[in-house]
Amino acid sequence: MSKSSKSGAYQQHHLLNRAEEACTLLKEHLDKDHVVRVISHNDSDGISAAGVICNAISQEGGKFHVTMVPRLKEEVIDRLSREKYQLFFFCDMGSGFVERIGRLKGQAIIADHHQTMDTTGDEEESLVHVNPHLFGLDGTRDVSASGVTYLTVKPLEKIELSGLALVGAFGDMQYSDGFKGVNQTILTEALESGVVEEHEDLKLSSKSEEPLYKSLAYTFQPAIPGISGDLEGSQAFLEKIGISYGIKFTDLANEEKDFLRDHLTQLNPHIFGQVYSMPQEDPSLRDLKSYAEILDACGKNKHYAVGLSICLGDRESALTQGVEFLKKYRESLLKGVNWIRREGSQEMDYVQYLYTADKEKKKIMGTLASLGIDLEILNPQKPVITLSRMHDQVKISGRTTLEMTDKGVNLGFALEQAAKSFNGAGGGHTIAAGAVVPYRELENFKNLVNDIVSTQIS
Ligand SMILES: [Mn+2]
Repeated sequence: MSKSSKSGAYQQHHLLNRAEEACTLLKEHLDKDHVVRVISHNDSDGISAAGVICNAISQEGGKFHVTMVPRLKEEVIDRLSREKYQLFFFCDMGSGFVERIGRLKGQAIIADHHQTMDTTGDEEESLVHVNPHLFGLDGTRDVSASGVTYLTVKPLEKIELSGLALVGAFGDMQYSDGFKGVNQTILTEALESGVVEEHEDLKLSSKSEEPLYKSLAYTFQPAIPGISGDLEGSQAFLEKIGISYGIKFTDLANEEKDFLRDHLTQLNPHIFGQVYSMPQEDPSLRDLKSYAEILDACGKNKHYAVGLSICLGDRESALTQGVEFLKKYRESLLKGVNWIRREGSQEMDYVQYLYTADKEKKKIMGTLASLGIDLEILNPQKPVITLSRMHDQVKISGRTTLEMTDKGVNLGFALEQAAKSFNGAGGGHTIAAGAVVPYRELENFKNLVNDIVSTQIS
């Protein structure tokens, strides 16, 4: 079968075989009552992945000890190398450290989906490495860490965890007008078993919890120009089309829902489409994308344990806290969007800058750059570069559009080159990138990025 076979069925088969090997190893340790040492990433996908493996372990009567980290650094592995666990389980990370992980005191399973050059460990006995890239599959779009982790427990018949496996895919933004590859395979099974349902609907946030005008203003993905992040704009829109803004979306009559849909799709056609839900779930987690947003908010507030508790079934205090974190996060996005609308950006000929030293804003600058473009507040023809001052350094995020990358813009390259010229470091993708430079070089850096982008376009 060719590598280009549309569904990648052949490659998926190999990935599944590897995941089964991981499952066999997991089962051996569970049978011996070993506590499984789980290390996962602290974002939405990482928390979902930890949720998948920890649920599976406890359903099998086993025990686990979890730590969530922002990045797998040398220090983290140094710390783990002193631990005497018999089995380490890495989620959403580890593929870049196969050799080091292979030297830990216990055996190890790596369930990652990040690109890796490292194919060692395939033949090592102490370790099973599960990663779609090892089999020619795309880990950026086709499967998340929660999906890969789900594959490693699938032989234990854990179909009820298939919903959580897709939550991580939403968290890593792998959904756009549908799922592909392994995600699609998992979705098909989830739908067949009834764990997940799909229907066409408006993709609004907090549909059943907030009054309609808030629900609309809190919808950032897809972004609705003039409405997302703008409570007054949202109210004015609803008044204009004659729908009462204080009512919840779920309480609207069907004709009103249709009417609202007709008007919203004129502003952004992507606002209507397939939505996926777990019918058995609590209303605030029922929609897979909302579930991912709550976990993301837990991660951003550094309360990973709250996120994991939600995944493990706490529908009382953990869920209440998670919903509260999401509210806080949305409030700060709302403030940030208003700030861009009020202040605008500092425009140069080819790029534009947003600068802040504010503690709250610094956490969301990358997201604000994207929203500024999506909401048509900022000029989409100029990449948005955010500058967040951290003591004597500046943290930089750049965002642009597909239209601009088609014209030649490569932000990863531009930020890397410019940062290197001033004793900083940077890199990333063509459409989104980051860097750090010394504060005293900021003006020089800004000019150089502008110059580099100008040569990229011409
Ligand atoms: Mn991930």
